[in-house]
Amino acid sequence: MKRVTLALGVLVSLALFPAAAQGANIHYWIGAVPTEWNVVPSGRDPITGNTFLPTQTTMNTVVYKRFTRNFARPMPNRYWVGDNDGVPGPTIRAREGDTVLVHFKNMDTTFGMPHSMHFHGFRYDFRSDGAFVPGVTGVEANVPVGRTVTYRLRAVRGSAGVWPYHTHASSMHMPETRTLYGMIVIRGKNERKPVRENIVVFSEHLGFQTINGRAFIGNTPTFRSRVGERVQWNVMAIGDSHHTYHLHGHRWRFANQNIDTRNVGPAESWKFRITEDEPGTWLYHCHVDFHMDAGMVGLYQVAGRSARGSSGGFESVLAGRP
Ligand SMILES: [Cu+2]
Repeated sequence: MKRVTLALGVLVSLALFPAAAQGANIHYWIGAVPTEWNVVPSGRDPITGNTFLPTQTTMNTVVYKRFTRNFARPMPNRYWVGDNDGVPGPTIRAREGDTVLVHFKNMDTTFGMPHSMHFHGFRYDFRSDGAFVPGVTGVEANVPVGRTVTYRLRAVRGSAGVWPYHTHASSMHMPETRTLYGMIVIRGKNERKPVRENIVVFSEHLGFQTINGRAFIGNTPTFRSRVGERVQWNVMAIGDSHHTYHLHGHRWRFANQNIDTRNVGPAESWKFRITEDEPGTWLYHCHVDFHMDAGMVGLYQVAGRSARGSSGGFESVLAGRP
């Protein structure tokens, strides 16, 4: 009887005070996987007409890939960005209050280098820092090939936003590991999901200026939305350069003014939301001229409002995600 009363009490308090309920434990299984990566799969810049040979645009490298439970098999690629393609690595998602457990396995049999994962934004114990400090840190900061470690991360109050993660092992400074990065998206406790989310990561590979590891229109992501939809852009930079993100035909609020360009430096990241009201095929690009010339440009297609309502015709890409 006592136990029943207790159980009822818990149920009643969960119903009355849902905010007091614990956040979820979310598991990610991520491997560092060697791969061949083509920065310009089309071999072409459609704006200038310049063409490239696969030998100029392809590299052997290591990327983060997401796997199903216990590394049973790789997760499929998705059409939205932050997919499981490799660059950037899988998007790690949480809500404030959640605990994220990232199980990381080094599968780099090609280069045989140690790798790790180091996370911005989260709260964690020093053992989950994933950054190699000689003579101090353990296996979690310099994970040898074949080993698996688990990082325990807490999305505490105040961690909402977008953040980078990347390798911080001793091999971090080798060119082969310059593709080991990805984005963390933490939603506020009461923050509503946008209908769509566009992930833009500026970097540089093989002398090209890249967005999500690719250069030039047709290779960089083509994002899509529809008039009336609430769209979130997550912008981040990794590497050696500062970039100026610019989106055509749109303005958003930042620091008490309307802007349509914003700077993003290495490991900086930010987001903004817009509600679509103007159909078109808009450019988004880095406004540093030689970066745009070297590939840092993409398309954003906004379709008109559909007869069935603002999100009709397109699947809500964020359905079912934290
Ligand atoms: Cu740039």
